[in-house]
Amino acid sequence: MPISAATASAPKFMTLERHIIEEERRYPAATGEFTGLLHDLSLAAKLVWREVTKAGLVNILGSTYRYNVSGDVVKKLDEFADDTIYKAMDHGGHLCVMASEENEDVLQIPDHYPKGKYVLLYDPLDGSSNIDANVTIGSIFSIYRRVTSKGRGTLEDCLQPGHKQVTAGYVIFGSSTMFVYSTGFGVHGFTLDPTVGEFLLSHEGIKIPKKGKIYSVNEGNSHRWDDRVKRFVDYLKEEDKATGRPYSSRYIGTLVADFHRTLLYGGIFMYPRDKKNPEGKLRLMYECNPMAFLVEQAGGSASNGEQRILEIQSSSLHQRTPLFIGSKDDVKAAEEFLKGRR
Ligand code: FDP
Repeated sequence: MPISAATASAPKFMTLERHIIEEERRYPAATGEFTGLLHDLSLAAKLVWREVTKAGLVNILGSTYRYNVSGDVVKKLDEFADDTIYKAMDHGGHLCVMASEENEDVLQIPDHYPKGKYVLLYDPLDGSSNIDANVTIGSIFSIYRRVTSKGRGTLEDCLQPGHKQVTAGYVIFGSSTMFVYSTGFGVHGFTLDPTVGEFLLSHEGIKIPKKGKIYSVNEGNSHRWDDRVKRFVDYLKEEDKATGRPYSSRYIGTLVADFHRTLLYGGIFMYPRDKKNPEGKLRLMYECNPMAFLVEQAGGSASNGEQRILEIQSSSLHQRTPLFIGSKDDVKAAEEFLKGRR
């Protein structure tokens, strides 16, 4: 039967699964292991999504009154997400080791499962202080190739500089749920269609504007900032039509959400060091590195104020760093202020 003109011109649905397979075709020597790994990750994302959307309905909300290694209060949903991601990823044979925000040490693959050539670092539920208020939260992931040769993965496999990432991404649980990722060939966003349970390509080849109009920072901390940071934020608030100032302010307090808006609209998100957090607050390995990889893939930049985030050599799993991330021109201006050149 001939295809009608209307059918021929109908939009093509690209599921995340199909996109992952097509991405792998870029590597002629690919074994399919990477496809399997991302497939497991998308399943983990759906399992976490299912629980996040039920959060107000079941008795899963609320703190367990324990603290995680970074000192934040651990919520029950954080634990659920942590366990779910670990269990979705531990038996596929793709990973040799994992590390998560919720655990002090690396997470080993159980002895009875095969070990693979990849390493996964993740923040299972970012923005946990926003959970009880039904504000956007997310999960962040970062994938490396192992550097040890075989057997169990080690800390050395995890502590690689961000430019060695082979994939990074996040899942954002907002007014809709999205899976945003990059394998080093641009940044692509998929929106979950809950009626079919599939992530569908909705944002292909995301590009961040070269310069934005929004700054995002917790200004409640400004009394603890260095003068250079204060001067940069004051500069953004000054009126000057020629340079598009003043900027607007937006701050959600969930890195995934503030980053996602910055990626789409442009501007700058910052979490500078301050007197209380001399190394900054955000974690390099599973918060800043994956976002830095994505922003660079989208044409933006990420810096700690002095250095490109992706070039920082980490010395510990839960290392913190100051973060200035977003549109290229805005991050460049931040660096100039921080280096005392303006
Ligand atoms: P949270 O503590 O709620 O988990 O690193 C975690 C994080 O949120 C980021 O998602 C967020 O950008 C930042 O901390 C918010 O910190 P402040 O509450 O200090 O602004």
